[in-house]
Amino acid sequence: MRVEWALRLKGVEYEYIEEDIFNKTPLLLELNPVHKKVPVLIQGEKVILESFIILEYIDETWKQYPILPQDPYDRAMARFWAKVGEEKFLWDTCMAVWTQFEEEKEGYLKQAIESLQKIEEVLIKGKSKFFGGEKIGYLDIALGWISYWLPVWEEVGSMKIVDPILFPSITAWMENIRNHPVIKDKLPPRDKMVAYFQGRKKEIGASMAAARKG
Ligand SMILES: N[C@@H](CCC(=O)N[C@@H](CS)C(=O)NCC(=O)O)C(=O)O
Repeated sequence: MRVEWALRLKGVEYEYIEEDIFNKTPLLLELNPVHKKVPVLIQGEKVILESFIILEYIDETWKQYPILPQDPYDRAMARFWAKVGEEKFLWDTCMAVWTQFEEEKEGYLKQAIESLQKIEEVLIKGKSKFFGGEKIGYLDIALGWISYWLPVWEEVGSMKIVDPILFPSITAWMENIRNHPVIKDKLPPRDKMVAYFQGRKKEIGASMAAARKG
């Protein structure tokens, strides 16, 4: 989704090829032999991997509608918070959904809420509609999952992270992201997502518990 959002923001034409991640095509395994994951951007002979790296490549290749900030310090900060979102906040959130142990879940939720408080502060300091200012930028794309995927995970995990009273700025931002013309009609159907993640929770939760028993 990140890659599609960026290409659409820049008005770059592309072809989308759906990949079944439970039955990967030989093409995916050939193009991304290291991680065997989507997204993969193919431009002529070039193959670009990893969503954040693809976003940077897109921004440097198609100059219209820049998504990374122009100022070097602002760029560094956007990359820093994207990494926090991915490596800390996303991780804690997923673990809270998956774990079958209530005490562990509480620990992950506490950490997730602490990270989100920091992310909320960034938004408050910026005093604008998006992390990227009045327009969607790199950090909005990187954290975009919070606007639509996270509420699904909250439902599947019977938990609440984005309390609108605690996180008024993030709550407003989520609405802005979901209603953005480039994003609005590129969101997967919610009911299918709930069913999919309920299945994943069962599988992953059980294998995590089994690994613990070892
Ligand atoms: N760090 C990678 C993560 C990509 C990723 O996890 N992709 C998932 C789908 S959203 C995938 O291909 N999963 C297949 C698998 O885990 O085998 C990125 O940002 O591009």
